[in-house]
Amino acid sequence: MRIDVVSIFPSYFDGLTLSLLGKARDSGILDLNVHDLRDWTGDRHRTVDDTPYGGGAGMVMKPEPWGLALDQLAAEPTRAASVPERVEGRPTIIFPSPAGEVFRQSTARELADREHLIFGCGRYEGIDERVFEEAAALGEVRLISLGDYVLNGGEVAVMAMVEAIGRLIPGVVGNPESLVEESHEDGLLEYPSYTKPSVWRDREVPPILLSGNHGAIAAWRREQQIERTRRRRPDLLPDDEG
Ligand code: 6GU
Repeated sequence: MRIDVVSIFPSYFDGLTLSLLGKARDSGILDLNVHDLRDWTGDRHRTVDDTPYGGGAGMVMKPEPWGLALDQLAAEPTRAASVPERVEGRPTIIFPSPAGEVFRQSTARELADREHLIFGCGRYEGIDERVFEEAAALGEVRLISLGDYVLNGGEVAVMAMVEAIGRLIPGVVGNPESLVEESHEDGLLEYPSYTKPSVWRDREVPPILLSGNHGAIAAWRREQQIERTRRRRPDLLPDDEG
C-alpha cells in the first residue's frame, strides 16, 4: 500500500517510523511518504492560509497549494507489494475533520484494502471548500473524524488512522492471530489478560485460566467480553436502548 500524508507540520509523523510501522516501511510492505504542503507554494513566504470570505475568526487554507499537491500525488505510481492488482488506479483521498464520519475499526478494515491513500491535514479554520470538489475528480474523497471532540489540526488524527490501518496490512503485525482477539474486532471489548505470578499482592488470577480446560476458558472469556461491554460500552450491544 502507498500512503501519502500532506501537512504543514511533517515532523509530527516522525513517530510513524518507529516500531511496527517503521519495520513495514523498511520491508517495502508500506510505502509511506510525508510531504510539506509548503513545497507546493510559489511565493517568498510559502503562504498556505488567508482570511475567510464573508468574515469570521481565524484563517482558511488557500486552495492553490492543495490543488497542486493532490494533482501530483494522485498521479504518482503505487508499488503495492501487499495488495493484488486493482482495476482502477484512483487514490482514496482522506481529509481528517471533526465534521466527518466517525472513524471505526470497520473504517480501518475498509481502508486497509486500498492501494493508495492520500491524507490531507487541515489546520486553522479548515480548507477552502473547493479543494474537496477538485479532489473528487481525482479519487474517492472521505471526510473522517476521530470522535466528538476538537483537535487543533488533522495531524494527530491522521497518526491514529495510519496506525489503525497500517497494522491491518498483511505482514505488518507479525502474528495475525493477535489481530483477531482484540477490542472491536468482533464488536465487543476484549477479555482481561493475566500472566505470572499466579498470586500478586494477594490478588489471584481467575482459577479457570489455570484449569487447562480450553472450552471453559473460551466460554469464560466470552462472558467477560459481554459483561465489560455492557458495563463500559452499552452502545456497542445490539439490544442497547439508548
Ligand atoms: Cl479528524 N480533526 C480535528 N481537527 N479535530 C478532530 C478530528 C479531526 N477528529 C476529532 N476531532
